[in-house]
Amino acid sequence: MLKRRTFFKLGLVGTAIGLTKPLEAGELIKQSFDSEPKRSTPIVISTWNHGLAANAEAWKVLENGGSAIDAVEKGVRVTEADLTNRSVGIGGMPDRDGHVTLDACIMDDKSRCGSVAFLEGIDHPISVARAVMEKTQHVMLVGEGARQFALDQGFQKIKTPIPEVNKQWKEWKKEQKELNKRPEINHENHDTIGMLAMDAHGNLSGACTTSGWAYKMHGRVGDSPIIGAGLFVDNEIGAACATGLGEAIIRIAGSHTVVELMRQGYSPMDACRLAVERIISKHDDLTNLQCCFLAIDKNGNVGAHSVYNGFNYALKMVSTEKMVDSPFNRNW
Ligand code: SD4
Repeated sequence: MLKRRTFFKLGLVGTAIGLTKPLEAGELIKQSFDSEPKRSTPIVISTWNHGLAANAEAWKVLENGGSAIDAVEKGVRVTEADLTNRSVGIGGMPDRDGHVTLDACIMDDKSRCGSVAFLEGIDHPISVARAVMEKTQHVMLVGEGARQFALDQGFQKIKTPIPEVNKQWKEWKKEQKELNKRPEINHENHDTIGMLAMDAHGNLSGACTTSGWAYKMHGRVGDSPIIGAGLFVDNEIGAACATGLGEAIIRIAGSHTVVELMRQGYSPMDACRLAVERIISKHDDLTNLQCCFLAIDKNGNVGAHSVYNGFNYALKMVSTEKMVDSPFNRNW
């Protein structure tokens, strides 16, 4: 059912274009978006505190008139290269068997997309994902196939886990054994970077990259490399990305859901909130179930929402560079 606000908006559009007979709702919604002026001021947003440095790099592309797809790739590469970051790229935490397996995806304004998952020992998974998008007929490559493709494309090998992380993993393993515990996923390390950008032409793109949950089962893949779950871009409507418990985000096709809610007329913030509420409604037990969405619409409005407090995102525009706390449903 159309919301009151949408009717109002549609009414204005109808008047502006001098309609003599009512159009179908779908037609009107499309016209209402088509009639919006294209934003010409670039903007970039990304998840968590590491988003500030990533945004700064993306901004160099955007302020020089570069494309949103170049901006998001360059931006998240900063986080992937950060040796102190324990949940993205080279410094990421391993799975329970000691393997750092990386997931990433990228999507542009033409709905082209590329993804890699369960990729081990290769630098910059986001760029491998872009190469999948641009140089293959496929969308997603995983595991050894993704690794072989990356090597064929000239990507660098990396040795993971890095020594500090390896030490941490060994201690964790010993502790699990001593306590005779089943390995548990560590919910404290969850700082995937998802980035969304709009360039000076009003085009949108997004990128998402992670080492996933620390101490996950070997072979586990989360939402971050899955188009529609960890990231989704529709240049006519907006873009969204996710961070948090990938399994819950996949269950509702989270980022796609947020974009579709924006298509129905919801603001980015309301769309993120409704997606979070959908996740909440599908789980009896919300213990440790943090999920967060970040979104931008075609006019450059941004919004976010998370299940629990604590999620924040970095925002960069011409005159603004700051962290923003996300609204949330529950306190920890
Ligand atoms: C995953 N969504 O692998 C990722 C982890 C994450 O913030 O985003 N943590 O499930």
